[in-house]
Amino acid sequence: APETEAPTEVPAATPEHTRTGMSKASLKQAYIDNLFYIQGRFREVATPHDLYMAAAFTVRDRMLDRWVKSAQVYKTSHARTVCYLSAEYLLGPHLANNLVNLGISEVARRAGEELDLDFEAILEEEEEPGLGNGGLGRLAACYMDSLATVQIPAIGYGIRYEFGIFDQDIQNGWQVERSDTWLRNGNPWEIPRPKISFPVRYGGHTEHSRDQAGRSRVRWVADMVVSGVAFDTPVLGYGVGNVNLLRLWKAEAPESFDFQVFNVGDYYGAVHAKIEAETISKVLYPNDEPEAGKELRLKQQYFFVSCSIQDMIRLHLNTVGPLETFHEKFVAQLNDTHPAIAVAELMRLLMDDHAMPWDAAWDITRNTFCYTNHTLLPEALETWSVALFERLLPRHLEIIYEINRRFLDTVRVRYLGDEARVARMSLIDETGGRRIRMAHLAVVGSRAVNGVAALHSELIKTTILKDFYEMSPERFHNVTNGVTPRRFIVVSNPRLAELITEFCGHDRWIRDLDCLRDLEEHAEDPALQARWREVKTAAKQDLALWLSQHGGVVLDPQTMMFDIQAKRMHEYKRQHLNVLHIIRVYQRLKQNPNLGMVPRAFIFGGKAAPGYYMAKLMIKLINSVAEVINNDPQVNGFIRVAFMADFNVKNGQRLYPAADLSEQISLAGKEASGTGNMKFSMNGALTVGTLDGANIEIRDEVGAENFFLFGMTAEEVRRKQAEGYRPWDYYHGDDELRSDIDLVTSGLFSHGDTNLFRPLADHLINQDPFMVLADYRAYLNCQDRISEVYDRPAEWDRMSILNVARMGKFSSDRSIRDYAERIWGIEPKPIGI
Ligand code: Z57
Repeated sequence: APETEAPTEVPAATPEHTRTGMSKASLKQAYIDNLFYIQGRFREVATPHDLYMAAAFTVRDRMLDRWVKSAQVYKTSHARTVCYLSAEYLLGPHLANNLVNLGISEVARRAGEELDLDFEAILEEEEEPGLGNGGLGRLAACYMDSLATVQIPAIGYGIRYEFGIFDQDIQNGWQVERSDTWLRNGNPWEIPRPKISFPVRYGGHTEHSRDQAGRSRVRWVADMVVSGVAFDTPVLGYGVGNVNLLRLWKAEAPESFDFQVFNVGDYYGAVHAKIEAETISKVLYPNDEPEAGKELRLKQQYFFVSCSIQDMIRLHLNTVGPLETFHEKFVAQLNDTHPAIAVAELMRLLMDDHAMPWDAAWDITRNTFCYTNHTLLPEALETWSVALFERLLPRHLEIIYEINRRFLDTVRVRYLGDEARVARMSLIDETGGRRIRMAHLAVVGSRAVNGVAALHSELIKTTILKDFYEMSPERFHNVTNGVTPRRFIVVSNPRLAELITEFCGHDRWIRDLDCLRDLEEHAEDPALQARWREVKTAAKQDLALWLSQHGGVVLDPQTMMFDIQAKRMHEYKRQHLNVLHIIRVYQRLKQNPNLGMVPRAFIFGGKAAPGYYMAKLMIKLINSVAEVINNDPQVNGFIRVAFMADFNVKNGQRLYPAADLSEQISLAGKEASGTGNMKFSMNGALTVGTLDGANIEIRDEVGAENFFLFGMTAEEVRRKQAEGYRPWDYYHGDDELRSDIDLVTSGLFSHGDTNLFRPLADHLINQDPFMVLADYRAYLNCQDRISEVYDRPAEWDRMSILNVARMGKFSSDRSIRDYAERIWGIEPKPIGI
């Protein structure tokens, strides 16, 4: 296996080697070499893409010797390793991030200048790998960055989707999806490993027998096999020699795929089977929260899990030896239930392929896995029909039944006669059609379970996993999410990074975000405040320019507060509450054109799942309100509305630095954590938010006086729901609310069509599952307070500085250290440069 080979000796000659040298001269030489020998171009005929590829290879070369060295140290020291199993990695562009982590951004920029290259244009050229939907996938990417930075040996396992999250266009105000062809021009960051490949089987039946020693053995005779091929991407830590491995699997027809064996004489059938195999890693399912429940999705999950577990077993046999110590070498973190089938797969491999008895196999399995839950929304909890499972994974169904039988026996012994509890805890939901509860499989098969923010981890214990918590409370943990300050400050907001560096020590804070505290004592210093404001205004100018060139909205960065909500479109996130506020301000301005208000730019970004009708209608509503407001000269000096199309990592990096106000307005108890909230706050935005997810902890850290809180608590929400919530009463009890909702259906925003937004308004008035109407008044009052404070710049700037100064906790480095110490029991394995 390549990652276990010795590093190639690099001759230490002068001038510096073109593949490793970090000086300006060697970077220039390397760039020209790569352009010539990899792209086959000279400067005069090179396309922008050639120029980008040459830069990418120049940077990649400089990561490779650290990578090989890391692999060697990890191997020879038998380092305990975490395997992060995730169906999604929302990586974002690599080039700028790798330059930062290598510590050569500046020298590379100067080298580029001397070669007369447009550095920014080269960065723009990169097609980002969007192999995830939203928070969950981006968290996996932040964790890969932090694992390397805090020097924990790690492998990220996932799927190399040929098409990632769709590109979003806005046409006539509606979302239109375009397929994401990110691999079209090649991917310089991945290294294919055709020899690291595993068979993955589906369907067929099982045969039970006994071996010579009388032990029962099972043979699974499948009727379909595909081959998973590894594609490796190096993940470099910041300022360290550690480079970890992101290994993504691509599905192919097996090489031995044999027309004779599978399809006698059936040429077209054979070609069809090949296409079928390759379909498995073709496309990412574009749903963020609710599960689609499609057969291909289950095939994808099992595909990458099976490849990954087989790979871990191979690595263990190659390095340590007997599988009895598998759980001492590896810990596997399940990123939500998407990889939960791993519990049954490891059992199957240990028992059926390696002849291990049940109890020994179960002991290893239980000590290998840990499970992170990311949602409380019942509709997002994954279940699979037993019938589908039986058809696709008959052996795994048997194993799950046996896990369940043994587990429920322990429940019965513990809670004599409580059959209702047994039914609730079963891995099989017997109400309606029989379904497998993946969260229960994940909990029963894991050593530790965690939520992603303090509130969320508490709510898990009293709601969806209550019975499991009561039975084994010691297995429940909290690890509050974090985000990487490398990408979300250093790469995306270089001006702010430079200013922070003056106060927090050169690069010290980038490794240890708690050092931002050094800003605190200067929060009231007018000199710092002035520079702080300059940095923010410059970022707003950048964004305003970009938006004017992409979509045509003109915003004034000097006078306007930039009020931004950027996240997946979902009713629980309540983008429509934000819209109701905009409509209220619009109506006020129309009634009183001389209203001396703080000008605001309301900016949105976010994709809707293609099948989520209400979310798509919210996008249409935002764009329709934007059209009216932006074209109304009576108000458009005071308010403007912009919808940034195609919110992804790259576009997010344009938004976070430019925000004055961050909208985190989900109904309390619905947003497990949120991570955008952290990215905004780290860039000096103040938050208007509910007591939900990590908002609570952000407020605790930055101080209640530096956070704009509104709305019901999760407990109040629960009580109101129990009493029977009647949105109708709010609609009729509040004239302004009624007039705002009525304006939505008046036809004003829909060229006279009074039906277009009717479903949205009716749903609010009659159901309102996320209690928009109940929080409306509190939200408006809070927004008025916000405008008042924004009018007092010294106060606002002070709050903004304190927000940044107190964000240390929300570095994903802290999250990863929490996992390493409290859950995984893994020590850093430092590798120097
Ligand atoms: C997803 O992005 C999240 C949860 C899910 O169950 C699925 Br499926 C996708 C998000 C949560 O909604 C966020 O609150 C959280 O911050 C993020 O996962 C990372 O934990």
